Amino acid sequence: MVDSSSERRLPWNIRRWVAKLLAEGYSENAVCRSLSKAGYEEHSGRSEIAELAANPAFGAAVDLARSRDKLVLLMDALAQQLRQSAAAHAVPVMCRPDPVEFFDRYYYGNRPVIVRGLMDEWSALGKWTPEWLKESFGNVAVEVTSRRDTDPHFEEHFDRHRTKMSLGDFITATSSNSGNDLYLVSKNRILDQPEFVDLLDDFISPQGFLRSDERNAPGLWLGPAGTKTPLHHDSTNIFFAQVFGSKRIRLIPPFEIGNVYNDRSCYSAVDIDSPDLAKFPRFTDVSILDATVSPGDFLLLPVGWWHTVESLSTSLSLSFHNFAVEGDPVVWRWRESETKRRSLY
Ligand SMILES: O=C(O)CCC(=O)C(=O)O
Repeated sequence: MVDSSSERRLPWNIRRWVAKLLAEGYSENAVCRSLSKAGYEEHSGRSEIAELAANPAFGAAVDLARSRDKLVLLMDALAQQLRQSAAAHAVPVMCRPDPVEFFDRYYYGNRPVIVRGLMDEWSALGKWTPEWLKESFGNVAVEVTSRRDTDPHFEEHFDRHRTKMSLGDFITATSSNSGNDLYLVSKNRILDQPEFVDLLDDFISPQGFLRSDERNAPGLWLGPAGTKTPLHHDSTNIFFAQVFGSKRIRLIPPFEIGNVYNDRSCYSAVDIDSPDLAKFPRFTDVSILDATVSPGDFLLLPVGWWHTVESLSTSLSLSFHNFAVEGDPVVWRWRESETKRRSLY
């Protein structure tokens, strides 16, 4: 026989939902109305709420929600302010800027910018075509990502999509098929392979922008038209160099974080190109800045900015992190704060 008091008790996930709504400031009546709509008895909701009110853990949750609210409202105010600006839709372009201006205005200002004229001495520009790579390194085995079309969360499931093939086979396959299924991405780390060491001589760190004393190989992205990196943020600043072909990059400021439905890790649940606004109404007014990068362009992807990248043609890009700043380039350690408990002692 089932105990009648446990029969009346709301399921655990619903109790958690009730606690969350109340901590977020919804009224007791509003919560009870939602419970009734979801098919639960009002008196079960009322007794759950009475129990919560006497629980010190719930009091702590209310305090935490209040301080989080203050941050969220600041983010919202900044988001609204940018929406009022003419700079809300486009990424500015600079030609051979003074590094001081680049850092002061954009890097430290946390604003994206396209910078031209920094690859003038790169032999990679013009030389690194898919045909040349195939001719020079066709027999070298590389890791790529494959079967991406079978998995909506292919980025998070990177390990499941790692595949070895020769660079020649990869280039043959991607020359005849456009789309997102097969893509050699930064995490495949091909420039760390000794076979590609000579490629490191085909580009140089632009003086004053990137550290030249380090030979940390940048990430390399090589794929056909139609590759799509979904909406995500990174935890560092990135200097993204377009070497071959072109890409469309759509950016959303970091202070829109409450409106992009960051449901997991660094990813958004929203398809930026065809957002389901009934499901994601807060996405309606977000500022989206559009940019197209072509060979010779660097794009500063500032830390925390949401972005999505689509190849408009066969494309090859490099991503650098080694900015020429005093001290270590900043890292947004959100992963650590998720997994590590801060010690009180
Ligand atoms: O080029 C791409 O497909 C993605 C680049 C990107 O999102 C990044 O470097 O963070």
